[in-house]
Amino acid sequence: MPQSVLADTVRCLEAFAAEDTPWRPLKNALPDLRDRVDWLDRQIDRIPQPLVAVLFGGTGTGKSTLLNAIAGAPIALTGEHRPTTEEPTVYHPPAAGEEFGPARYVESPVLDDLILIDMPDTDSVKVEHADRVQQLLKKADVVLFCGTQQKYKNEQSLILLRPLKDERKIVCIQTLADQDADIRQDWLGWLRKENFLVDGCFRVSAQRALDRKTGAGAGNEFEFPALEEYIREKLPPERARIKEANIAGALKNTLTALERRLDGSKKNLETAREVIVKAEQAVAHGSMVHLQDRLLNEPHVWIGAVGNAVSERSFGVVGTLFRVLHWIRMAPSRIAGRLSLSSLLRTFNRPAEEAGAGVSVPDESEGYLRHLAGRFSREHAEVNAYLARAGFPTTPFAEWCARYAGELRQRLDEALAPVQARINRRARILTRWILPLLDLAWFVPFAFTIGAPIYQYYAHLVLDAAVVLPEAGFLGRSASMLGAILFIELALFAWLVRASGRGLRKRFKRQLLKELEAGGFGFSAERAVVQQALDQIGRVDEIRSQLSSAQ
Ligand SMILES: Nc1nc2c(ncn2[C@@H]2O[C@H](COP(=O)(O)OP(=O)(O)OP(=O)(O)O)[C@@H](O)[C@H]2O)c(=O)[nH]1
Ligand SMILES: [Mg+2]
Repeated sequence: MPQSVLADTVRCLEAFAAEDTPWRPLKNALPDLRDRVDWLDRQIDRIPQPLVAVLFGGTGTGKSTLLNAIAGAPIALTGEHRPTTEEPTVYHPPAAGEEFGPARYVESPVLDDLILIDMPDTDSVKVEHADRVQQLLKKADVVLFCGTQQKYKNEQSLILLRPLKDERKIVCIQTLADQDADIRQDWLGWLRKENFLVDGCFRVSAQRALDRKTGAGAGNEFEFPALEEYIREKLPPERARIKEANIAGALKNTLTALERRLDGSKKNLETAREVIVKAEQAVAHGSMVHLQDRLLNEPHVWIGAVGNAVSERSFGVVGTLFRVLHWIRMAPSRIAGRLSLSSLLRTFNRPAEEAGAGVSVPDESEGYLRHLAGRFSREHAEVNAYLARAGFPTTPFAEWCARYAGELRQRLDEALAPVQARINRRARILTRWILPLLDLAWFVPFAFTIGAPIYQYYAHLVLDAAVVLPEAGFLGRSASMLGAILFIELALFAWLVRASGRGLRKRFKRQLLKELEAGGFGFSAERAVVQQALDQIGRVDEIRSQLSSAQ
């Protein structure tokens, strides 16, 4: 797999691991994931460095003898007593910068681009040996798994190797070939059953090879020459390919482990999301019913609001009469307190000076809205139960009530804003167009009443025409007709204001319903964290499919 794809995938995982989450299954997985991502990062940086091959196996499987045979000198301690190797021997090319902790470091005159480490055993009474092996395996690229006829299906070795499946190249070496029968087929079959991919298998007599090299004797070395050639000549040029394959395997294992940890919770997350959607609907519906009782079933609130906006802009005779009428109509409400327009509005909204005229948004709402939130304790408890089951921290009811109040206030404001604008627009239309028309409508008969006698008088002066004096009672009748006209106009105007108020009430109701039913009301934070967790599962899937498609 190309190095760039590996680096990209590690970067994606790094960004994923850096995010904080309240979701417990992921939160618990993050420390391990971060360690793993750091390790993967280092592995990518290590690609240009020499390959690290480790001699791995149970005690007495001839690991140290094999290292000596390759080195051609007794650089590692071998012996009859079990276990023999207490500290690793690192056989390395000159100036290889790797650090493997406390170990015997021996510079090789012949090894190029390869570090060979003789490790302690995996299965002796000294359990610290297995710990040391585990540490060294983290830095290994190739595992040279040594086994003898007596010790090849070694469970303790497998315990150390299992987590590294597909993350290390594994080569099997049957040692002590001069003594033992060939067990390779059985050994490889067993490893295959354990789902290990083995890249090669050699049967060698390291002792005889060492004897030859040190001049102590000669004999059948079995496949030692082929193994030596493989280690010295074939592995080093494959360095980058081996390391990349290991990193790809490690990435796959990391993603599989993460998916396994998260997938188990997916069902709970989906159920929690459904419960939240239902609770949101219930809360929106309940809030709407209540608000309808309080705010929307009071048409005079809206009529009064339009009336306020209109009377502020009123002019002319009808306008002034309306203003006086409106002031008188509103006076008892202002004095009476709770049932008054302003006090009712104050229940819901913020200070009047902030909102201006019309349906102002006065203060002291938090207490009332929190009180309203108290009705939804059942929904809150249900959502909390499902959130807890899905692995989220839960919100105390008091805290939720405060959040609900804030959200409801915001929705009310959002629903009010367009209605408020409409109130002002209506008031402008009523005062700019209707009022002048109404004033014109009373002015024409008024002008006629006043104009007729004046006309008669001038006609008499200029044309010498006979003066036709108005009949007795003309002015009285005219005045009462004018009064009637003004009364009808005022009534008509007041009716228009009322109709506007009622219409706007309906509009606000529709707007508020839209706001509340838009979703995410009441449990938006809960909905967001559940969605975030589901998205995170989706992102792990995405990273995995990117990796698979690059293979
Ligand atoms: N006949 C024969 N004996 C061998 C061969 N390789 C190793 N031995 C012997 O097997 C014994 C154990 O060898 P070591 O190399 O110490 O084994 P090890 O795996 O390093 O053991 P620990 O260090 O305890 O993990 C020694 O007595 C070696 O002489 C071989 O190829 N043929
Ligand atoms: Mg040893």
